[in-house]
Amino acid sequence: MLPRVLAMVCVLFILCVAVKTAAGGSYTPDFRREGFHFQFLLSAAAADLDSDARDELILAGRNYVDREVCAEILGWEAGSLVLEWRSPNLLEPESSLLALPLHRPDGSDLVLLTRSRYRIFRRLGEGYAQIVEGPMPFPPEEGTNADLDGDGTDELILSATLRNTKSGREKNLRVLSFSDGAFFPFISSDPVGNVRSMAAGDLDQDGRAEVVVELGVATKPGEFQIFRLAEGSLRRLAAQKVPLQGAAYGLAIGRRFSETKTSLFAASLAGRIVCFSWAEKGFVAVGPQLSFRGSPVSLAAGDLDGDGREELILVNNPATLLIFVSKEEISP
Ligand SMILES: [Ca+2]
Ligand SMILES: [Ca+2]
Ligand SMILES: [Ca+2]
Repeated sequence: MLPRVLAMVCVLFILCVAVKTAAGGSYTPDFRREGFHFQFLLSAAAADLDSDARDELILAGRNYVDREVCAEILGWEAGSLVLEWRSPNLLEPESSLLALPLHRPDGSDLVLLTRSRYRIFRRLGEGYAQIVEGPMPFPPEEGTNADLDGDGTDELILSATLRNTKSGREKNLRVLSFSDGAFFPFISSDPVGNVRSMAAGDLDQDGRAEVVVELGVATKPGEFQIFRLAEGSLRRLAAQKVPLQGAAYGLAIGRRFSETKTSLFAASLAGRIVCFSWAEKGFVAVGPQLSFRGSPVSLAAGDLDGDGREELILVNNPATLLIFVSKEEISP
């Protein structure tokens, strides 16, 4: 009899721990939307472009019917996404489009990169206006933005293909710096491999951002590599196997719940989003995993409703958007 009672006590204890872990803060998919202007969503990003203390959602996508490639800015209003602005059609031959925020000391702009041109748009009055345009020094592939040198203005961190290999593309990282109203090439890394996604943010809270890339062959599980600007070059700090099944096509650096420190979020082909905390020995998975149906294209973190907690925004192939809302109560 005693062993049975002990077993029941054990089961109850495990159940209590499981419930407590789940209640201790998890993201659950709270919002799902299809039916965009685009038949294929290329990327999602979030930034406060109009300085109202709420991040706007920035989507880039393709509309095959109207032969368009453009970006949209959407705001979160009363539980749904409202279109605030759509960019001009930026379709080019072999077209792609990167839509990234550019944070400056006095606000944030939107940067749109095609293979051949960069354009910066700024919130002016009720809309957004192009304030700068120039030639791209190379056709960019993956991209992200962050302040690598701690001067208050973001750099753009982009990947570009050096050569095609049997196992994929050999790419490197190239940093564009914004100064005197134009982007100029700042530094380039050594070849890193087949970059599939990247994110940047200040993981160690020293005021300068780190860059995380996910590298891999085909759709197989990949590797994280972490870079930092040091002595005029992008220095690789660490490399580790990603403990996820399938490629992690979506990476984002953001805040869990109302924490001030930042974490890495990775969305993998296995339909999982995992949060990683940055420690001396590398990334350590923390908290419960989130599951979703679909294949990820892009992941972003941002506070769309202005409550101080960041939501996770996942784009799934071809054009589905999922938003996960942080449920943990803000401690007083
Ligand atoms: Ca805003
Ligand atoms: Ca900077
Ligand atoms: Ca929020």
